[in-house]
Amino acid sequence: MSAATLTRDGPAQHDYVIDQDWDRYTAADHAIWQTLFRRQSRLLPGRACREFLDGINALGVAAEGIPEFERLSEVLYRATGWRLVAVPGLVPDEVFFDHLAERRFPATNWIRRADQMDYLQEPDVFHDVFGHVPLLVHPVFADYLQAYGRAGRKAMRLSALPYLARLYWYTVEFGLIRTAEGLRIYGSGILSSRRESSYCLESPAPLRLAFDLHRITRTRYRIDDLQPLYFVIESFHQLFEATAPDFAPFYRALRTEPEIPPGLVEAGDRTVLR
Ligand code: HBI
Ligand code: FE
Repeated sequence: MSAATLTRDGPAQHDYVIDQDWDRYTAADHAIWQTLFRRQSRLLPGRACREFLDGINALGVAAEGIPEFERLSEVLYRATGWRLVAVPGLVPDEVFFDHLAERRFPATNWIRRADQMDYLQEPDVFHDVFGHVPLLVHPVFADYLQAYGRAGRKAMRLSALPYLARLYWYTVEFGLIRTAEGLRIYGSGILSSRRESSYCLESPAPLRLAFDLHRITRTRYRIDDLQPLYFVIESFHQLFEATAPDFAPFYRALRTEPEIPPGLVEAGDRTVLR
C-alpha cells in the first residue's frame, strides 16, 4: 500500500467510507497511474466495448494522474445517479452490496507499487476507477450493478453468495460482449490488465462461451492467473434481463448440482467464435 492509505479517524466506520485524501498522493503515485493509463489507452481502442470508451471520454478520467473522486462523482451522478465513495480496500460483502444497492461505487483509494504494475489480486484505485467507473455512465449497466447489489443482500440471507459471486466475476470483472465489429471487452479485471486485454480476445487458449446464467453460477473461477474461460453477452440489455428474475428457486436447484472447474468444457456448451 502506498502512503496515501489512511483511514479518516482510525477505526473503520460502519460503511467503511473514508476520505480519498487526494492531497496525500505523491508524485510517484500519480506517475504509476499515468503509466497504467497510457498503457491501457494504447491497447483498448478496438478491444474495449464502445460503451466503456464513451464512459472514459464522458468522465474525462485524467491521464495526468489519479483523479479526484468528488469530480468524477459529479459527472457520474448527472449521467446515471451513481457516486463514488473512497474505501480502504476490500470491504465486507454486506457493506459492498449495500453501497451498490444505493448506487455508490466503493473505490479503493490507494494505488499499487511500481513492482506490481502487471498483476495484483486486490483492487486498487486504478482497477476500481479506470476499470469499473466508466461503464457506470451507461444507463443499463448502471442499473445492472445496482440490481446486483440488491441480489447480493438477498443471496447472503439465503446462504447462496458463492453462486452469485460467480455472476459478478464472469460479467462485471471478466465479461466479453459481442458487437458487429467482433468481440469486445467490458469486464474491469480485463480492462485494467495489460496482458489480459489482448489475451482474452486474441489467444487461442481460453474458452469463450455464450452467456449462460446457469452455467456461470455452477462454474468456479480462479483469481491468480489469466482466465481460462470467458462468457460473452450479446448486449447489456440481455445481461440485465437474464438476471432480473428471483434467484431463490434457482439457488435451491443449484445446491444439488455439481460445480464445474474453471476451463472445463461441458456437454451443451455454446462456444463463441472470435
Ligand atoms: N470490496 N472494495 C471492494 N471491492 C469489491 O469488488 C468487493 C468488495 N467486497 C466484497 C466483494 N467484492 C465480493 O462480495 C463480490 O465480488 C461478490
Ligand atoms: Fe473489480
